[in-house]
Parts: sequence; structure tokens; C-alpha cells
Amino acid sequence: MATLIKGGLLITAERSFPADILVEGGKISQIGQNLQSANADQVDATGKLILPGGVDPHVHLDLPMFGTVSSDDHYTGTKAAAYGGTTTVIDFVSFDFPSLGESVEKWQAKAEKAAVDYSAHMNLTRFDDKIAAEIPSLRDTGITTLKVFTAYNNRLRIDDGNIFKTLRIARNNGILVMLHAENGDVIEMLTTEALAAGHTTPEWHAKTRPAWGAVESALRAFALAAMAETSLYLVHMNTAGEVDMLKYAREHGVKVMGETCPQYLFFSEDDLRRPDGAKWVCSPPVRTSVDNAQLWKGAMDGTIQTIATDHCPFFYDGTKPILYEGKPVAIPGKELGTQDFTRIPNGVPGVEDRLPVIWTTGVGSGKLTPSQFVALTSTNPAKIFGLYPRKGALLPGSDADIVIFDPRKKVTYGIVHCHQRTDYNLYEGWDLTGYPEKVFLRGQLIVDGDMWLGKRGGGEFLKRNQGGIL
Ligand code: DUC
Ligand code: ZN
Ligand code: ZN
Repeated sequence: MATLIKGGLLITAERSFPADILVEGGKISQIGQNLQSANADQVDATGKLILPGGVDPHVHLDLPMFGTVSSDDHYTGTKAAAYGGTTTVIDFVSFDFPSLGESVEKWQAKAEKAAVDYSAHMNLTRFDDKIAAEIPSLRDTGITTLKVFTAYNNRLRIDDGNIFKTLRIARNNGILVMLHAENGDVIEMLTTEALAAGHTTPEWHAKTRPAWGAVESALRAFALAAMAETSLYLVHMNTAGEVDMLKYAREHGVKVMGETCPQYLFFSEDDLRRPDGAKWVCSPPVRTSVDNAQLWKGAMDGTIQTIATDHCPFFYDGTKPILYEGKPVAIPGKELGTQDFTRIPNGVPGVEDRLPVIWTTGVGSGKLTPSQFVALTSTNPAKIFGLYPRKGALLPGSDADIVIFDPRKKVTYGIVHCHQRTDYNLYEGWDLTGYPEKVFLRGQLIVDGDMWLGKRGGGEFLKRNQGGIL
């Protein structure tokens, strides 16, 4: 089946230009003026923008945590992504089984119900010679990225020596290492002290995970990457200091890149002090308005390459069911930590919110050009994670993952509007201008206004190539 999208303004990471797009066999076959096709379905996009489908390189679906599980699984989370204009997501494989390969297989079995295209990064949360020897084989499974942690002692963290070894193996095998930067030792100590002093409230989540820990461990890892003569991607940047460190390392020729997420651009410890502050508990924590401003600046001036989400929703009150696809669903969530901030499941929803919220606050406010918006939310993640030009591009031969975006549509955003499977939205009541109208995945119309036309299992697993360095 062919589709001809006529009269829209195409926005790419480089430029904006009016053109028609012909889609055949799930791919973009032609881009040009006054295209004709006798047997194609015609879609009138006059007055609309045509964007490449969003690529969210950082989501957690069906993630077990603190005796519960994140409330979007691979179907519900990717359906929400589609409604928000995102057609590719990259999840994480938990290293729960003896080998990396078995962990990937277990993840594949859960992920195959995805409704948009998907891949995963491998969490490298243990390290020994056997694991080191297995890392290169990840490439054969199409997974070309590893995430390491400088926090979560005795759970997810590996030590600096092993991070250095990992960086060298990665360099030799075309793999990119991603870093979660916080100081695990300091967090352990401050948490123990806070609990002993009887502190129970959500703001203590931030107070026990100081910004300086993120700053020093980011610089430490950039230095390890420099010494290993390879690249590194810093996930979920949340502090002004990390922006400074990223800029410093890049100016010194270290091939490091960075990602931030909307929660770090808008929210602060003040939100954690609200009566419903548990809604904002995520790791790393939200910081201050100064950090918000510096992260925006980093995204605007090109220091930061991507805006992802770290989507990892939990119910605010998981004792009360919501209706999801007509059925009641309740999943234990933030209420687990009412008496103890260390038991609040860490994470916030966002995969659906990302494009409309960043469009209004970024492009609508003049902070970002439309092309910068596309670069940060689609093209750059596709390039860095080995998916370009199949994803993140409006080019002949690219997958026809296309968003017809109405730049004039006004929406008072919030939970009633949303498809993320949780009972709250961080942007409740925000006035947005600009919203996805139609979303195509490999040429199939999967979202048409409010209508869901996609399907469980309609997403494809993406075998990724070696990524690029931006
Ligand atoms: N941070 C969160 O807040 N949740 C899931 C994982 C992570 O890194
Ligand atoms: Zn992380
Ligand atoms: Zn994460």
C-alpha cells in the first residue's frame, strides 16, 4: 500500500522545506514537489509539519523495582510513545541471568509485544573475565551499547577499574558505553544517616543524592574515556555542573556526548517538597531552577546532544485502579514509600509527553529552532545509537516513521489526555500549542488523532549498527 502525504512543511535536523512525501512498502520512496501517484492514499498535510518519528533512547518498560514493577510494559509504554509521536524506543536489558546472552533472550520475550520499533541497551552491572569475554558477542544480537553505573553499590555499580576495562573492550568492538553518574559511596552514607535521623519525606531522596556526586563522577568517567581513548555517553544529565564537565571534556577533544530529560529541564527540589512530592522521585533527582536553566542552555548551544525521557512510570496511588483499555488496573507504586523515602519507586512517566512538551517549551518559546528540536529528539539519538538513516530521518530509503504535527493545535495537557499507564502526569494543566495529529510507523497509520490503529506486537526489534559520535 502506498501513501502520498501532500502539502506539509518537512522539518529535518538541518532545515525546513515544503515537500510531498511518497511512502511505498513501509519506506519513504520519494520526496519532492507536486508528487503524483494514482494508487496511493492521499493525506492532505496543508498547514502541518512533517517530522521524523521521535526516537527515545532511554526508557524503562516492565522494570521490577522495590517489590513492584514500572507500570508501563512494552505494549502500553510504546502505545503511549506512539500517541506522543515517538516511533522508536530503546529500553534496557537487566543483567539478571548468568550470561549477557541469556539476559537479552529473557528481555526479548517480554519486549516482543511492543507497538513501535524497539531496541535495548545492556546494563553491565557485574564484571569479571567471563563477562568481559562475552561483551563483543553483543554486537551479533544487534545491541551496540552498554550502561555502567557509579552508584547503587552492591547492586548495579562496577568499580572504576572495571569501567576502564569496559571502555577499552567497547572501543575495540564498536560498542558505546553509557554512564549513570552519581557517587554511590556518598549516597549510601547520607541515606543511612538520614534514615537514622528519622527523615522520611521525598525531598530527602534529593538531599541524599547530591549534585556534586553527579558532577565528579561524570568528570571521572570522561577522564576514564579519555584514557581509554574512546567515547562515552552521559545519560540523564541533571545538574549545571555536568553541563560544565561535558563542555570541558568536549573542548579537550574527548568524544563524550550527553543526554538530558524533560524532568530535569522543568522541575526542582521544590516539587519534591509538595504534598504529592513522591510523583517527582526519580534517580538522579530533580535539582534546582539554576540547573534547569543550564541544562536548557546546554541543549540550545549543542553541548547536549539528546533529550530522552528515562520513562519509568509508577502509580502515585497504586491501591486505586485506573481504567486502561476499559479494564481496571492497579499496580503498587509511590505509596510504598509513604513512611520511608527510600522505598518510593524511582521514576517518572514521560515517553508520551516528550515531543509536545518540548515543542511548546522549546520551539514555542524560541529556545530551539524546529530543526534543533528534531535533532535532539530524533536524528541525534538515531545517529548515536546506530539507527540512522533508517530512523531519525526524512530521506528516500528511510523507514516511513512520520509524524504529521499540527503546530497550531492547543491542548490543556494532563492525565485525561494521556495513554501512559499511570494515574498522574507531571505536566497536568500545562497549556501546550502544537501536537501530533497522525503517526505512521513504517508506513502504517498507527495514531490518527485520538484513534489507536496500532497493535500489540506491531513493533519490530531493531538490530543496531555501531553508532556515530556527535
Ligand atoms: N532512574 C529512575 O528514576 N528509574 C529507573 C532507572 C533510573 O535510572
Ligand atoms: Zn540511570
Ligand atoms: Zn534510566
